[in-house]
Amino acid sequence: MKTTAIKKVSFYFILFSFVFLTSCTFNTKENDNQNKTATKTLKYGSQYSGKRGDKEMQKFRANRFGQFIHWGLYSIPAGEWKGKIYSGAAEWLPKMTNISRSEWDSLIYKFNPVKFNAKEWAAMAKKMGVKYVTITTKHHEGFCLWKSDYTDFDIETAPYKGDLIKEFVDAYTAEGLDVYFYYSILDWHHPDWRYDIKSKNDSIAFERYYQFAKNQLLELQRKFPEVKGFWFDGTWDQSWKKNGRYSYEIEMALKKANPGVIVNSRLRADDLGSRHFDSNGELMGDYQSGYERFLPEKKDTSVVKMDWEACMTIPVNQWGYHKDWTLSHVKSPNEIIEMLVKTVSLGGNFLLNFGPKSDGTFRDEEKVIAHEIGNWMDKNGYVIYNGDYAGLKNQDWGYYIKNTFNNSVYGVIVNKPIANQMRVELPKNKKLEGAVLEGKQLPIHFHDRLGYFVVLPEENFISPVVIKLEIADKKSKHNPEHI
Ligand code: JFZ
Repeated sequence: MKTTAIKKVSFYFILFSFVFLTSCTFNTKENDNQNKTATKTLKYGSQYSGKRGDKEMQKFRANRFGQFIHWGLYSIPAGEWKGKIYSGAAEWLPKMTNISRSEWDSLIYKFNPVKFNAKEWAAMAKKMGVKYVTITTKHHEGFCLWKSDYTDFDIETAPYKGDLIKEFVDAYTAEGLDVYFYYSILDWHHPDWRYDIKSKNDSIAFERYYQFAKNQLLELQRKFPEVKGFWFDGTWDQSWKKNGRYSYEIEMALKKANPGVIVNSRLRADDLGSRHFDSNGELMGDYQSGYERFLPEKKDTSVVKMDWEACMTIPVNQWGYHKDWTLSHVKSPNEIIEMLVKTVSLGGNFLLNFGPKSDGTFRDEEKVIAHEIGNWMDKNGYVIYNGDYAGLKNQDWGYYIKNTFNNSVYGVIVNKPIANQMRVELPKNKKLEGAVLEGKQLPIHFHDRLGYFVVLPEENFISPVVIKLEIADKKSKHNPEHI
């Protein structure tokens, strides 16, 4: 009996020790790994941690809603080549067909946007309610929309007589909108561009390309001192990824010329080829720009720790002008407004794309969308600008947004409950003192287990509706629990 008991005890002891030790080993391993990753010495990694606090970055953050513009030679074929329509992104047409480089490049002689009126563009953007704009100065095709001293493949070679980017910058700046430049590192035109570095010659050529890009970027900054930042793209190839030095030096050079300049994470790769985030998990550049045509999940609050911006197309995947928008779903103004609201509720910026036609005008669908979003923004824009994550428990009716300027909290209803009640759950030390729709207090019911229910008007909502929530600390006199 005794020996069996001892055997039993020792069996459990050994089993326990085994489980304990293995778990310790795993833990230690995990910790080791964490420590290792946390201490990787990187020359070209992140430059700081957390969010930038300077006034330029605060402005970027407060802006929240921007217009993206993709304009280039691709607006001429507009998705059609030799009688065939290609459903892919219009600016990628040369890669979807067997067009030779010289054939594509000769489109430059047809680029003549005689109807381009920068002031009208800026007025449309202003009316839509954006606070900033990001325009392609050079997309993957390599065509430069400004007069560049470093290439002839620019607007000066085209029949267009104006100074396009200058007219653009002046008009948007005059409307009080911040201007950002998109710049593609990937360049299908430049002879020194390399996808990978496989030989000494590749490396010499690519070094030349890198100098060319850096010169152009400093030129853009010099010629357009109003520019607030750069939106880099085309940085996914081995040539760029394998050489963290390039993206690091470009960020440094731009910041040396203008310390407040804002650079997106898509520019960057570190010493080990890690993109956006360095090998220690720290964000590179000033904001995360990986949300391209999708948004974080509603519950994914990991994004609120950083600055980030999502960019969005109106059709499924068209950035440049494509003549046929019947080929994919086209988002409605309400779908776009909902995305904008969701983005702001998670502390991000929303960049909505427009692809102007080669004559310099916008397609009617885009004009209508801009107009309708503008009508919503006229009335509700105050919830977007300076909007941020509110930290309240998610509800099915929509999104909470906290205004960082006046500390108000708003609920934006995008799915109106059939029962016409808007549930609000607050932390234990808070109470809901009022819920205001267009200046009118709505009735509030309190349920000790479920929280507050704001009674919504019976009528249908035809676009997202903003309700101001008056939240106070529990100790305040007025007690809404008896309403
Ligand atoms: C790029 C470009 O190729 C495209 O033409 C457009 O300019 C867009 C804004 O950026 O496309 C991307 C970039 C990144 C991803 C996908 C497409 N990505 O990170 O998944």
